Amino acid sequence: MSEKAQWQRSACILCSCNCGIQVQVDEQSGTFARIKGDDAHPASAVYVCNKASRLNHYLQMGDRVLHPLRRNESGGFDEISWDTAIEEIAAKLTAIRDEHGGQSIFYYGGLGQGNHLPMISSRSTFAALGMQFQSNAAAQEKTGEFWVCNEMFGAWAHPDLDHCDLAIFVGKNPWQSHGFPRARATLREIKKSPDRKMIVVDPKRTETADLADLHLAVQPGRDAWLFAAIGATLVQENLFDADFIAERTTGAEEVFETLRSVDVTQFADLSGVPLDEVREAAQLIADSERVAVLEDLGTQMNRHSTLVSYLQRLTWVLTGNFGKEGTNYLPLSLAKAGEGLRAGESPATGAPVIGGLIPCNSVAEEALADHPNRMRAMIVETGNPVHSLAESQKFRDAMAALDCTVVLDIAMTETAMEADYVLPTANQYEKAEATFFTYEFPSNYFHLRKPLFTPPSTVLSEAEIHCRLVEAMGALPEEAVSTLKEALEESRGVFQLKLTELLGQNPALFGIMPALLHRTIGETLSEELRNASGLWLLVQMFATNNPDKLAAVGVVDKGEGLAAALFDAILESPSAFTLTAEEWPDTWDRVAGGKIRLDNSELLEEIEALRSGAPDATTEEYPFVLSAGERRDYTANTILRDPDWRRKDREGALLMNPEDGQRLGLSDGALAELTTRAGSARVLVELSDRMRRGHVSLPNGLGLNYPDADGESVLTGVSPNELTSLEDRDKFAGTPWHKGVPARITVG
Ligand SMILES: Nc1nc2c(c(=O)[nH]1)N[C@H]1C(S)=C(S)[C@@H](COP(=O)(O)OP(=O)(O)OC[C@H]3O[C@@H](n4cnc5c(=O)[nH]c(N)nc54)[C@H](O)[C@@H]3O)O[C@H]1N2
Ligand SMILES: Nc1nc2c(c(=O)[nH]1)N[C@H]1C(S)=C(S)[C@@H](COP(=O)(O)OP(=O)(O)OC[C@H]3O[C@@H](n4cnc5c(=O)[nH]c(N)nc54)[C@H](O)[C@@H]3O)O[C@H]1N2
Ligand code: SF4
Ligand SMILES: [Mo]
Repeated sequence: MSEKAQWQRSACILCSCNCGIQVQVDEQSGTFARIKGDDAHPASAVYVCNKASRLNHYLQMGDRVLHPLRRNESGGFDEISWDTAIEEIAAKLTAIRDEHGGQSIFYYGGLGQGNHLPMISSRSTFAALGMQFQSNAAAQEKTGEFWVCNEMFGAWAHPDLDHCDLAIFVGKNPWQSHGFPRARATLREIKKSPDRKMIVVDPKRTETADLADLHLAVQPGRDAWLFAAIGATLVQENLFDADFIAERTTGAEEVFETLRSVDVTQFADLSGVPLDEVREAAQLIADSERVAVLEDLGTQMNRHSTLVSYLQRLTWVLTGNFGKEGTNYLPLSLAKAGEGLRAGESPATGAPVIGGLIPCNSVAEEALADHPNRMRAMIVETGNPVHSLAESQKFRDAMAALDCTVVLDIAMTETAMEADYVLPTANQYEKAEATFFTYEFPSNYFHLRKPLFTPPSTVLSEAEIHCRLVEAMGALPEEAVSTLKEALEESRGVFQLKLTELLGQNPALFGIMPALLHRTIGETLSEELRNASGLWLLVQMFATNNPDKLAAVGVVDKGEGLAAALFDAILESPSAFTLTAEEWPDTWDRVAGGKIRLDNSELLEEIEALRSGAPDATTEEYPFVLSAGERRDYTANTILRDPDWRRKDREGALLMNPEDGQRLGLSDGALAELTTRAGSARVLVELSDRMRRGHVSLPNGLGLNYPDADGESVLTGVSPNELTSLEDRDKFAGTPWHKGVPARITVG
C-alpha cells in the first residue's frame, strides 16, 4: 500500500467542531501514527488546532474500563459478565418502574462533544421503561439561549462569521474554545481585513480580545446592563432598521417602549463599560451591513444569562442582521442537538423543563427531595456529571440516594466511581460515531465517522447495550424483528414499507424503534458500523421532509427510497457528506410564522428590574469573582484524562491580576487557598495582566484522578465544581453561574 493510501479520514472529538482529520493507524499499538487536517472536510477544510495532535491520549487511556462492573458490599467493584450485567440492570430498573413509575428513572447525558448517536439508541431504553425525564450539558449552558431563540425565531439561530463585516463575541473566547469552523484562521482573517471589524465582550483581555477593534471589558456578571444600554442607544438615537422591523418582525412596540425609557448613562455605568464605548459599539452595529454574533459561557453561565441571550439578539435584529449573508440564520441539519420549547416542570422540585431537559442544577435535588415523585434511578451515558455539574458533592449524595445507578463510559470517571454498575463501551474510534453539532449554512453536512480500530472484545457499543437492555426487559417483540428481517431480504424499500405498516398497527413500537432497527437494518452493517443503525431513523425523517434539498445535492432514489440513498451516501462518504445546498432566503422558511418575534413580556419585565441597580456579587467575606471553568490551550472537558496530555499549565493555574497578587502577597507560582461558599482548594497562582482586578479564573476539565506509573490514582489540578453551589442559577432556565462564583483567596 502506498503511504497516501494508508491515510484514513475521521474527525477530532475534543470539541464541538469535530474538525476533519486524516490519520495513519498503528494497529499494533492501537494509536495514530500520524494525524493531520482533512482537506476534504466541507467545514474545517484542513484546519486543526493544537489539541488534535494529542488524540493518542484518548486512544490509550490508563483508566479505561474493560469489563462490566458491579459495586460490591465493601464499596469496591467486581467484574461481571455482560449477560449478568444486562439481566440484573433490566430486572432492577423494571422493578423500580413497576413500583414507582417510569418517570422516576432518569437519563443524564448523550451530549458529549463527538458522540451523539446514543441520543438515538438510548430512546429504546427510555420507551421500554416509560422514562420521561432527562438532562445533559446543554441544560447548564444553552437552554436559556434555546428558549429565547425558540420564542424569537422558532429555532436556534447561528452566526455567519465567515462573511460578516462585524463579528461580536459575547462571553466567548474562540481563540481557545473554537465553537465555529477554523476559528483561529477566521479570527486572523477578520483582523487582517480593513473592511471587517470585531467586538469582544469579556472582563478578561483574552487572546480573542487582542484581535478586536473594540474590547468591552464589562464588569463580571454585568452584561445585562451593557446590552440593555446598547439596545437603548440603538432605539434612542434612531440607529435601527425601520424597514426590516416593519416587514420582518412583530412585537417591536413593546420593545421600543421599554428601551426608550432606559437611562443609558446609568446602565453603562452599572456595566462598568465607559459610555463612549457603549455608543461606539451601538454605532458600529448600526453602520455594519452584516453583523454576526456568538455568545457562550461567559454570559450563559452567569447572572441574567437568559436575559442577556435576549438583549444581545435584540441589538442585531433591530438593525436587520438576520437572514442575509454574513448575518445570522437558522440552519437545516440532519439531527438537532437541542431545541428550546419550554414545557412542563421537573417532578419533585418544579424546575422549568426546556427542550425536554431538566436544569442541570436541579438534577441532584430531584434525587434528594423528600417528595413522592422523587427520582429513584439514573442512567448516565457519555457524561461525567459528578465532575461537570455544580456542587459535585451534591451529585455524589444524589447517586448514593438512588436505588440504582448505571454509567456507560469508556473510563473510570468521577461519576463511574459512584455508580452501582459501570458498562464499558467502545470508544469513538472503535465504532461508527457522529456529532449533531452541525450548524453550517447555506451548505450543511453530516459526518458519520467510520471505525478505525477493533474494540476490545469485552466492550460493547451503546446501541448494542441499549438493544440488549430492551430485549432483557421483554420489550422487543421477536415477531416484529423476524417480519422486518424477511422484508429486508427483498429490499430496504420493502423493509421501510413493512416498518411503516407495523408502526400503524402498533404505535407503541415507535418508542423502541432504535432497538428494532439495530436488530434488523443494523445487521446489514458490519459489527463496528452497527452503532450507526439509528441513522436510518434520521435519514427517513430528513428525506421525507426535504426531498427537494436532497435533489439539489444529487441524492436520488436508486430503487429503495430516497432515504436509503441518503443512508448509503453518508456511509460511503469517507469525510463529511454535504447534504444541503440552500440559498439565503431559505432560512426565512424556518422562521416560525415567517416573522421574528421581538417582544417577550417576561424578559422585558426583567429590563425594568435592572433599573434598581446591580447587586454586588462579591462580599467582604468573598471579595473576588471566580470564573470556574475557563477554556485554555490544553483543556478538553474531561475527554482526555491523562494530565500528561497538556504541554503546559499541567496543574491548571488560577489566573490573577498582578496587582491583586501583590496586595495578597502572592507571587507567580505561589500556592494559595481558594475558598467559596461550597468548598476550598489549594491552587497554583499565575499572575496575568489579562485579568481585571478582582476577577480570577480556573480552567475547566481539571481535578481528575488518573493512575501514575505505579497504578496509584493521582489527582491533578482543581475540579471547579467542588467550588460551585447548586442555588446559584438563572431564574428562567436554571443554568448555573459558574463564571461568577464569589471567592476568597489567602496565602496557602
Ligand atoms: N480548549 C478547549 N476548547 C473547548 C472546550 C474545552 O474544554 N477546551 N470545551 C468546549 C465547550 S463544551 C464549550 S461549551 C465551549 C465554551 O467556550 P467559551 O464560552 O468560549 O469558554 P470559557 O473560557 O468557559 O468562557 C469564555 C469567556 O467568558 C468570559 N467571562 C467570564 N465572566 C464573564 C462575564 O461576566 N461576562 C462576559 N461577557 N464574559 C465573561 C471569560 O473570561 C472567558 O474568556 O468551548 C468548547 N471548546
Ligand atoms: N464549573 C464549570 N463546570 C462546567 C463547565 C464550566 O465551564 N465550569 N463547563 C460545562 C460544559 S459547557 C460542558 S459541555 C460540560 C462537559 O461535561 P460532560 O457533559 O460531563 O462531558 P465531558 O467532560 O465532555 O465528558 C464526556 C464523558 O464521555 C466519556 N466518553 C468519551 N467517549 C465516549 C464514548 O465513546 N462512549 C461513552 N459512553 N462515553 C464516552 C468520557 O470518558 C467522559 O466521561 O461541563 C460543564 N461543567
Ligand atoms: S478545534 Fe476542536 S475539533 Fe478542531 S482540532 Fe481543535 S479540539 Fe479538535
Ligand atoms: Mo459545553
